[in-house]
Amino acid sequence: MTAHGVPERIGQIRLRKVYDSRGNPTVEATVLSDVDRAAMASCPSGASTGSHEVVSFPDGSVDRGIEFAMTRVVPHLLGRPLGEQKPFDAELKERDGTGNFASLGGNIASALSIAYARASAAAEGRELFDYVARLRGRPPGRFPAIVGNVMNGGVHAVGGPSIQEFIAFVEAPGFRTQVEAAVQVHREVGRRLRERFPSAALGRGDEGGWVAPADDEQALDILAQSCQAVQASGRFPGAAIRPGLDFAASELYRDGRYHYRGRSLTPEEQVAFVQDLVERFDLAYAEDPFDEEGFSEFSALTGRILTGRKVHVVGDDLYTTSPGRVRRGMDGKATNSVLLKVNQVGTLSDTLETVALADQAGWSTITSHRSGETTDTWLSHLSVGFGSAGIKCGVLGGERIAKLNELLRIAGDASS
Ligand code: 2PG
Ligand code: MG
Repeated sequence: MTAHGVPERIGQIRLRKVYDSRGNPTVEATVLSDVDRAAMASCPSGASTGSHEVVSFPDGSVDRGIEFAMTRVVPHLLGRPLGEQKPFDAELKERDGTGNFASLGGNIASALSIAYARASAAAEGRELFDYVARLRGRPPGRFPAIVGNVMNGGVHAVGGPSIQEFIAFVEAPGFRTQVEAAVQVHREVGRRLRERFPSAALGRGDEGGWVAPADDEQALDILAQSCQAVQASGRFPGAAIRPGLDFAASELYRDGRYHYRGRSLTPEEQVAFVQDLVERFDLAYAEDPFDEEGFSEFSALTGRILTGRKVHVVGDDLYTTSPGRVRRGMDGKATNSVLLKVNQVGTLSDTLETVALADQAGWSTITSHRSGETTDTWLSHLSVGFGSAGIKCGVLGGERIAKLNELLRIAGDASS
């Protein structure tokens, strides 16, 4: 509101080409209100993208997307009141006109949608997490667990395991304890890798996790032992630290088989393999263990492992945050959890529709970064506003730890 009780309006919109953590061009949007309050948001981008995601940039060109936005979209946004998220997002879709943001670019739509949300929250004197929680219609949830990637493989690393992400799933009373425990698992994994591969050059992958010449089971073994060791150290009272995986299995699936280094599995064998890993390593988290069209394999796995076991079976490429695909998953009880990435659908409102479906089904949500990130921290606010069970944002690397530091701030954690 302005001082006169009139809603603030959009005065100006700027779009700038900036670069993500991989050095790829992306976009930063600035929404200036008519009282000159500025709100910005930049958009990350993925490498293991699902084929049902909206188009990131028209013909892959950030410049073309910005030009389309400035000439065909922004003129219709100027003067709109702040605080009306749904109509704003609907206008983005209408002006794009393609149904999958092929003209505007889903990354530009996402940056605009979130910058508008930030401007609206600021105009109402609220934090972004609180604004998002109101859109969801529930008070901000408890703080999310850290779904922290500590070893990288697949398309996020060169020379690592076939599985894309080896994850520490960390729950503890107090967000600071979670951060410290997640960092400790990252360190412990590094220590064990140096011990196990003394003459190998260890590096870090796209999401800040270690990269080592380990095969999948060796890597999982080291992860599980590291989680146990940190848990058993007694340094993090009340913490539950368990291993998890993002298989990103669409990247492994070709010609009807899942291809790992040195062997390949049929879809039935893959179900048995994943079930075995979940049970043997007590996984807390299993994301995309099957191809993005493998709804029936997802249902088979979920049916088999969920009895009496606390594990998030998560759809990422499977759902691409899209309400239609999540509905299909719900019909077949394909998973019990949905990954949320705003730029897979292009707007905050569409993401909130998916959150509402998950809420209805009693499924958890996990709010997620992309492998190419910026140092922006809106993700942290969304994870709280969405009431997500976890925030998947990596652990180390400036663009990853920025999200965790923002959550400490949101938590109002004042300890030294
Ligand atoms: C994933 C993500 C993030 P990308 O598969 O879950 O970890 O990777 O952004 O490359 O799709
Ligand atoms: Mg994934």
